[in-house]
Amino acid sequence: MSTDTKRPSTFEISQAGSIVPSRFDYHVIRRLSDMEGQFLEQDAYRVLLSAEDRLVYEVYEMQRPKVAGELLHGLSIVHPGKVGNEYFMTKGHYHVVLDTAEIYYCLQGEGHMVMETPDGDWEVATLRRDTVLYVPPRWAHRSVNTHRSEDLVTFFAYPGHAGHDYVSIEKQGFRKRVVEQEGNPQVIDNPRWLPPEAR
Ligand code: PAN
Ligand code: ZN
Repeated sequence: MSTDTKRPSTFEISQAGSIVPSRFDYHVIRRLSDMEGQFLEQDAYRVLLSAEDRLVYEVYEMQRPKVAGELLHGLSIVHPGKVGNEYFMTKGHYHVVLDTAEIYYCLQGEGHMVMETPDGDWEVATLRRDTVLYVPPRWAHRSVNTHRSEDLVTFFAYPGHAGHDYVSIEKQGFRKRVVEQEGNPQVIDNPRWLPPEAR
């Protein structure tokens, strides 16, 4: 049955066990092998990948026209895990249309949203169940799961015409990284990050 995108729509989010929406149009799966070059400790990445191509995160999204005025929305689920000391995370991106915001609502788990602007400003927000995070226009964003065993589950909504720019982040990562130190999450400087004028 195809969705009539001109009609209002609903879906339910079951909180029992692993969270899966009752209805979705797209299911994106990102495994370790899709994250080549994203983690700091490349040797640890290769060792982990050779053992098993683990699931890092998944996105369930509703189909909406990709135009201004629409809201693309769905669930993002980052699974627990680490590559060396660095927690599992999403690739992260800028919106192609920089002046588009996004809203996240954390349904389950614990984590951080690492954010930065093209001008070098940065911020890291803590996410836990019932946290609402507003990502303003111009801020790149990456979710990081800092929990030992639980999924980090967020609901998101962003403008239909926003688009995703992964390339700027892929080259050097974000200005900050989230790693485990003495059993706790720590935000550290990314040694691979270069200021805009040095790129
Ligand atoms: C989210 C993200 C989702 C997956 O829907 O797309 O969390 O992260 P990556 O897109 O960085 O792989 C969003 O921010 N959309 O704009
Ligand atoms: Zn986004």
